[in-house]
Amino acid sequence: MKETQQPESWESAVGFDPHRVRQDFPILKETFRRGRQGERSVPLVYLDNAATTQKPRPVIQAVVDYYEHANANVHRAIHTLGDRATELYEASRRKLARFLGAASEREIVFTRGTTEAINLVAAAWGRTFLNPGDEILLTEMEHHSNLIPWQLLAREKQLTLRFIPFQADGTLALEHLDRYFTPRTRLVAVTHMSNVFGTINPIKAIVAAAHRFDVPVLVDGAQSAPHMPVNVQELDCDFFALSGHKMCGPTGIGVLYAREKWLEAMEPYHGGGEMIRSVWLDRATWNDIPYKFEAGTPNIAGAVGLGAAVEYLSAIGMENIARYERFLTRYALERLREIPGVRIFGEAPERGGVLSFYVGQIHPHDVAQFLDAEGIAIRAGHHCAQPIMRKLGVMATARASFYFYNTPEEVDRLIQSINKMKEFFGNGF
Ligand code: C6P
Repeated sequence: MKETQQPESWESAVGFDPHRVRQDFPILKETFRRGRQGERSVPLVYLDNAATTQKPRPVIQAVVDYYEHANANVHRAIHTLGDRATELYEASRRKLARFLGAASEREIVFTRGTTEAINLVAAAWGRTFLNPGDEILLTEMEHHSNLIPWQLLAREKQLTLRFIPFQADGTLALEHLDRYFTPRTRLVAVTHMSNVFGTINPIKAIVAAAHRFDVPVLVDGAQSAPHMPVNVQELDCDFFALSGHKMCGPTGIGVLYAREKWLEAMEPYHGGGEMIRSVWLDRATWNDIPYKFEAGTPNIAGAVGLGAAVEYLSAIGMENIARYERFLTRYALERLREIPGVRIFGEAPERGGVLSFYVGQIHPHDVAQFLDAEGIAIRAGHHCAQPIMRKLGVMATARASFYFYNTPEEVDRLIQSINKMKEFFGNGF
């Protein structure tokens, strides 16, 4: 077995210590009993961060504090707790606006996550602006969350969906980008970072091309916002969706960033309390943005937790996080490539810490189960991206995905366990 081959100088190149940062995450201390009698204790190695990330103490504490000292409904209660809850909720909106570089907090709509944010745009923007025969330009590497809402809308409105293909290395075929646009193209919706290949797509170039044709762009930021600096004004995108739980925040909370002009012009999404100004039995008028898109009692504690999460990430520094994850990913790729029979899906030069792979002929579910016996959590499956699997000609892949609290030693544990698996499966490998 190889000695640890840690990448040179990563410690000096990143402005934080991942080993120290780990202390903030109580769950990372978990150990599991293994063996017939539970005689073996294995520490958790959490490498399923693209699915969801773990939560640091400041985020957990912010949620506890909210429930212990401020719980009330927002924007309606005329009492002190109502004021506290509203102030915390709106403070989180301001934090998210700052985190994303939005021009105003009016452009930040709280949603349940990326999925709801995209559905909101499909329903509200699509309902307002699309007509039969219009086209939406997607890519072949979208998560189902950035595909199915458009399929539903296409069926309802007789739209055409077009797709930018991905190539063998997991990058989009973006040469001569202009050829994908027709006079009927009305929207581009594209993932910033692929949850299968790890590819980071050149959003600025895609936005620049789309805007030349006067076409707005929605960016699925579920996998990018947690791992790199994002500035929506620099990207110049029209919509940007993210999920709190993939960036140290609670589940059930996310954000849709949308340019003010679109939010003003769009019809509402859900109807109910809070999104209205005046209501009669047969009609109503709408509240200001962003409240027009936040019907019903929102996930207040979730928003507070997400506000704490982006403060936590910003204190470490998104640039530092991105730099460290590049080191870790490069190291993991080098070590994985050393194992004969391992096939890696996605070789993009610009990539994040998502590694999809096959180990010989071993089914990805068996890979994940074997690694789980070693305390290592990875994901196996189609990753909610069945069209990608279909084009690759596989049913599923194994996928390890990193965050800033993972370490080179954990990569070594992954590699050692894959080697052990290889011995276990013998000829099957
Ligand atoms: N991908 C994964 O294991 P939600 O479920 O709404 O928080 O995020 C949906 C989503 C949208 N876009 C991309 C690129 C994503 O990766 C995800 C979530 C997880 O890959 C769960 S399937």
